Amino acid sequence: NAPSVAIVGVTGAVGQEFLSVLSDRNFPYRSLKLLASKRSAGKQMTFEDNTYTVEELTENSFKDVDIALFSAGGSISKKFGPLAAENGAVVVDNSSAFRMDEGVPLVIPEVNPEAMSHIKLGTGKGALIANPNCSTIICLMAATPLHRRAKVKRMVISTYQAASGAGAAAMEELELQTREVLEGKEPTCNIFKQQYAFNLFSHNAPILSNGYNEEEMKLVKETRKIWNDMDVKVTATCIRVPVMRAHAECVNLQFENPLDEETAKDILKNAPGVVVIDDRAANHFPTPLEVSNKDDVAVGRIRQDVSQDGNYGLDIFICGDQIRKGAALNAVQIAEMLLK
Ligand code: 2RA
Repeated sequence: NAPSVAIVGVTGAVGQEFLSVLSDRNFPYRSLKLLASKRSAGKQMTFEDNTYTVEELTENSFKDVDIALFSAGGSISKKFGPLAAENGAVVVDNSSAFRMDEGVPLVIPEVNPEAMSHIKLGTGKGALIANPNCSTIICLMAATPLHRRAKVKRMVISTYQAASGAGAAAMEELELQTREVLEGKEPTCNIFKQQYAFNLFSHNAPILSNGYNEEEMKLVKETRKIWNDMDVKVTATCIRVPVMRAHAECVNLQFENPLDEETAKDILKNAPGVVVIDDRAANHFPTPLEVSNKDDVAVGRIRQDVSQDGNYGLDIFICGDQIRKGAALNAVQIAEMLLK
C-alpha cells in the first residue's frame, strides 16, 4: 500500500521542488507530513487540493513515516536522519552529512540503482540513503554511460554553478543585485559578501588544506563511490556564476579504451535522463535556461579531445537543473525505487 511521506525542510527551494516533483510524477503517498523549523511551523500550504499545516520538526515527527525526504542542511540531517531511520523510516537525505559513510548508499537511480537494492519499505527497519551533490549528479548522468563503454581513467571538470545551489535567498539576492547595479546603486551583498551580478567567482564552499574547496572534493569523492572505482582520477574547479537555477559543467574525459565522438553521441542519445543538444551548424548547445525546470540533463559540444592520441579522449558540455535533477527529482526517483 501507498507509503506515508514526510518532507523535512519543506519551505526551502528543494523542499518546494519535492512537492512539485511528487505531484508531477503522481507519487502514491497515503499521507504527507510537512516539516520545518519552529519559525515556519503553523504555515498553511495547499498541495494537490489539500491544505496542510507545516509542523515543527521534532524527535517525534517520524512516527509511522515510511519515507522521509530531507533537505534542511547537514546539521538537521545529522540530528534527525538517524532518528527517523530508528523509527522505521527510509530517509533520502539531500545533505552531504552521510554521503561518504560506509553503509550509506549514494544513489543516482539511472547510474547505480543496485547500490540500494537491499533497502526495502515496510520491514520496520529504517535506512539512510544519500542524494549526491547536485554537480555530481549532473556530471555523472552524462559521464557514466561513456564510462560504462570505455572506462574513464581521468576526468577534469569545470563547473559554472547557479545561485540556486546556495538556496532561495541567493536567487533573490542575484535578482536584487542585478536591479541595483542597473540602477547605479551599491549592490546588496549579504549571501556571498561580494557582487555576483555581472560577475563570477570561485565557489563559496570552504577551502581545504589541499587548496580545493569542499564542492570540488565532493565531485572527486562522490564519483569514486558512485562508480565504485577508487582508481579513477578526478579533478575539478567549481565556479559560482550569475545564473538562477541550472548548473553548467565542462568535462574532459580520458578513457582506458578508445571511444569516438559519433559512438559517444549515440550512447548519450540512448542514455536515460539525458538529451543531446549538439548542433554545430546552428551553434546550438546546452544552456542553463533551456534545461531550467526540466528533468533531463542536456549534453553537447561532444568532440574528440585533440590533446589525446587516437580516440582516448572526449570533451563534453553538460547543463542540468540544480533544484530538480540536481536534488528533488533524484531524491523522488530514489523514493520511487523503494515502491518497486
Ligand atoms: C551548490 N552544490 O551548488 C551546492 C549546493 N548543494 O552550492
